[in-house]
Amino acid sequence: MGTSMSKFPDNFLWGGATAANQCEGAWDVDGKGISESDVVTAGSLTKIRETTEGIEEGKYYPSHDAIDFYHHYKEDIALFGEMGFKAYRMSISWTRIFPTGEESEPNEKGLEFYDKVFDELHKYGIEPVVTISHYDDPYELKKKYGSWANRRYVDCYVKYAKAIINRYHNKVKYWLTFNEINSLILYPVFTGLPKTKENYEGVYQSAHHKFIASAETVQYAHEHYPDIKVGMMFCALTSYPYSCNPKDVLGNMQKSDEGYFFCDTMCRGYYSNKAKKAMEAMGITLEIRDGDDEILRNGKVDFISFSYYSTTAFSYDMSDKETVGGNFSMGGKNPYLKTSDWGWQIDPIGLRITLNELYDRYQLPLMIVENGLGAEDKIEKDGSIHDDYRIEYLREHIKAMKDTINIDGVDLIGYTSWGCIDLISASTGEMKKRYGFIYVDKDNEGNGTLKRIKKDSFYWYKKVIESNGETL
Ligand code: BGP
Repeated sequence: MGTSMSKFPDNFLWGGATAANQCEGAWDVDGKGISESDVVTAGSLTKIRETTEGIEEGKYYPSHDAIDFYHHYKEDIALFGEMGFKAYRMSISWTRIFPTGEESEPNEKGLEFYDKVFDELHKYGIEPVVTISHYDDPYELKKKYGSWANRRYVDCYVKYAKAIINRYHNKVKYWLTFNEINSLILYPVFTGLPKTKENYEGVYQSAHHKFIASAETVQYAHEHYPDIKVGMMFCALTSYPYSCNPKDVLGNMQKSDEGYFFCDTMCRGYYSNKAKKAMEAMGITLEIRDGDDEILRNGKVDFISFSYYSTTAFSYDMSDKETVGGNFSMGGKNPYLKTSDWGWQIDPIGLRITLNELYDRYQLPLMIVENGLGAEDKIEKDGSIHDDYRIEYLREHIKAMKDTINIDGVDLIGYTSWGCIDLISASTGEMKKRYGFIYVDKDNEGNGTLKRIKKDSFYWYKKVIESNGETL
């Protein structure tokens, strides 16, 4: 419970979040191997990003240079420090450490880079929150083994996770095993693919392997470094029944269960009856090895972290309903909500609902590790950037968090807003879809000076942190 009616906990982890493939650049520097994200071209809201076979001459791959955090980390972290960040969520690029995923020894140059980043963060009293895999698995593994449905991935991941935990256990206390682990299932669910073995077998087998990889990592960390906390990371796609028609309510519950399947397994350490029945109905028999059940039981996560951007509504009959998307979700448009320029519905109360649902289900500490507004920014003649729309979005979500802590008693331990510095958009590959408090001078085609400029939201967020959420 919060200590007083209007306060965030004293040690609340205020900060921002990024991912290696969207900000680091330096894609082939110091021995780094090719990541899956390095073969994805730029797109837009109307043009889907293309995934190529290897790197093709003449194509533009935004991850290759991104905002060059690799060479600007000191300057960027100094700005995070100036805002007063208590935490910085970032990811380690797997292919900096194991370029193809299959080496037996880690790449020292890659390890050194993150040592420098963590040291710099600690200089400003910023706690790193590290995602082990954030959409950039080694491309070589994909070429050779296809997907996580192949068990080989588990061994490679666990070797990598152990290497970085061994190296950084003194510098990193909070670890997240996979970014948005439920993204695995979102494509078939939201494109409405029939529930057949053919469509879902690979998804469930991959999920099983990721659960095992995560649980082995948790167990290893707990056994060797008791101070470390390992969390899961989940893409919260809260959805409301479109109406009070029981068919909408039941259908919406079933849709939500697809996502909760991941939390259920990782927080409870076993498959729910519901999940087993769903697989059985499709005729899916998972390849489960002897000992896997025990690994799951012994590798339950310590906390839940999640991304939250928007909500949708579900109707059993969508034929006459307008639909909207947003961060993997697809569903009915909610007439009570506004949408962002990229069509994502804005719903601060939905954040409170989501936090309550998660806390009631699992009774574990929660951390919001992504939230924010992707919007185009304009630089004024005097160099200032008035992003009041972003401030408004964040303010309303922070107010909802405050109510969740103080009125509902939810154990929320941190908030790292997404893209605290402008970076490459994951869904579209654009630069102009900006989330940051810090502007980066770069355009969709890769041109720009990379100069960093503070937006109005920079000064606003600094005050929010300084006042521990009192000055909004
Ligand atoms: C999440 C990803 C992030 C991030 C965010 C915003 O799905 O974990 O990597 O990019 O969404 O999405 P976008 O960049 O598409 O606006």
